[in-house]
Amino acid sequence: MTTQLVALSYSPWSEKARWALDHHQLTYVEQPYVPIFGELGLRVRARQLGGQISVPALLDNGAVVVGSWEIVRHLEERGGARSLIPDSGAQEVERWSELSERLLAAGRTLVTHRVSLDAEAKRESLPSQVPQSLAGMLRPLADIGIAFLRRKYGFGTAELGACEDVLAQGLLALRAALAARPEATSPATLLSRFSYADIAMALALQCVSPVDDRYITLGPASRRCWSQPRLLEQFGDLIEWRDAIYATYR
Ligand SMILES: N[C@@H](CCC(=O)N[C@@H](CS)C(=O)NCC(=O)O)C(=O)O
Repeated sequence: MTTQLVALSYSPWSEKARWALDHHQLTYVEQPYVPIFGELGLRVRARQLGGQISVPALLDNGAVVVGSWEIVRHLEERGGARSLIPDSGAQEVERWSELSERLLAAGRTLVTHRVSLDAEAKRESLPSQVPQSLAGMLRPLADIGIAFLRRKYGFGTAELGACEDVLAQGLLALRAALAARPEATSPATLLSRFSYADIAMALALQCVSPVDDRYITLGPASRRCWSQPRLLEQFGDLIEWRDAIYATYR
């Protein structure tokens, strides 16, 4: 049976799994996920009726693997290309993956807030199946989606400043780690060679300044909402690093 990746096209979490699949040169079909409407079907396929469930999810030869880190680990066992989690640095890679998750959780709060204030971004966030002619009329659906995400992932608007701080602290740690690399590889990598640590942190930067459209396509208003101007000003060097990692390894 063909391997399927259930994914949200614009989501950094989904892109982590997609990148790992491509790195291992595995053949798969991407199944677009529609939040809210797609959840019941995903639960049935994953045989998980309770608790939180999200994408990416990988349907692979009878196995259902939910979560970007879990998918990357699953692919290590069946992948053909060079490992993304080298034995010698497995704990370090996991730490970077966890940091990426914390930064993306903070980023989700900031991006959702910006979308909630931007009528055009709300229109862009409607499922692609919604015809353009109805998009204006159905924009309230976007507000329902925003309320759903806030409830599901437990965030509001009170902690916006704290979320920027979480991102800034994490990015300072990334900058320090890259600067401390002894080898002069270009671009620098977090371990002695390219690994999932680089993918995870490259994607954490998606909520500071999104990567080029050829990698993750975003409408102009959504792109605006995924950008955090203050952080971008402070961490432009890391965006350059991320772009170089993409250009070299994606
Ligand atoms: N820890 C999970 C987080 C995944 C996640 O947050 N997914 C979100 C963004 S793509 C999602 O599924 N949103 C739609 C929904 O929850 O319905 C992972 O790494 O895969």
